[in-house]
Amino acid sequence: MATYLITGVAGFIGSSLARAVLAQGDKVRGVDNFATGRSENLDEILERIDLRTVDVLDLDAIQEASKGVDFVLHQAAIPSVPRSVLDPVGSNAANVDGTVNVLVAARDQKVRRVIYAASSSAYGDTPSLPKQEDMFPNPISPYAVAKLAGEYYMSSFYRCYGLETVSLRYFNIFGPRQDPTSPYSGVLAKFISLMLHGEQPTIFGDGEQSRDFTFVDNAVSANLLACRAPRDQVCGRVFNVATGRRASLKETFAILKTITGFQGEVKFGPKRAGDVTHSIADISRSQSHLGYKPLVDFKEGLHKTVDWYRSEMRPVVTPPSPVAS
Ligand code: UD2
Repeated sequence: MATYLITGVAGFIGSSLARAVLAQGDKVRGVDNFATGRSENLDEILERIDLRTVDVLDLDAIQEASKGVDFVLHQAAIPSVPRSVLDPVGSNAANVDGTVNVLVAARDQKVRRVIYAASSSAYGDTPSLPKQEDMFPNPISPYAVAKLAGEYYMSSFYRCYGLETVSLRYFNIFGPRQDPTSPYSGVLAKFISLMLHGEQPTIFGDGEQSRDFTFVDNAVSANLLACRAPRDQVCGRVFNVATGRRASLKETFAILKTITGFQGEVKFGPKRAGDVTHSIADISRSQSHLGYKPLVDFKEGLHKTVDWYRSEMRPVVTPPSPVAS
């Protein structure tokens, strides 16, 4: 039985990873500072995991949490491009300093392998599509720079200390439990939640921008594969985690109208600073080296996600107590 340390375990990706690790019969230790993570995301598995309220910026606590750990799945981060544009110092601290701390602790505690949640934002507005790992990175926002710096730290720890590391460039991961309530929430969580409540969403820009939206189960499977893939094929390297298809925001809104039954129209607002225009991955390296394949496509993922948000909205109805006759 292996022990997995999941940083950011109370986030929607971290909590999905925790469920998958438990399901394969392994042990989960999780850390979260609960800045954006929510303990409700762990509700029914809380008893089965070793959960610690720890910030990745606290090196001593991360050292302690890394003791006896086989694999680290490093998800803790402050996401969001616009948030980093407003607060580059905070983005850098959590995403870069936090990652260095996780790596130092993993090195010192002799962890077998560290898997890192890197970001497709590292590519920026590359002129050619799809985006391949060998392309020269061109990060636009502070968030993208910080996530890319994390990748470089990952490969440097492999090269300098022999710590096994794998970076997974996530392409717009979405799914159940993604928080829709923050102004920095991912677009699908926001749109689905608004549309289910009959409220009008806003597209920033002309809506022609496109994303390789990737259902969370695909990211979970990539992490588990990355832990076991042969060292010489994956360590110190970067892999796209995506579906290899894309949809524009206008197309996405139209699909969501059908799934949610929303009757209204979308509003348009100004394009966001730091926004990438088009994003679609080449997943051939992940397929050949990790054995990755997308398990759930975009539309199926949207259906599953909408179903989940719907089930969260439904009030709990207590059955009436039987009337004595
Ligand atoms: C970036 C990364 C993604 C992940 C994420 C973490 C890219 C291509 N992707 O996602 O992999 O690391 O950061 O935060 O860099 N939008 C609207 N209306 C809204 C909200 C968003 O139109 O209410 C637009 C937004 O301007 C963008 C698209 O929707 O064009 C996606 O935005 P997002 O915040 O969901 O994710 P994105 O692409 O910045």
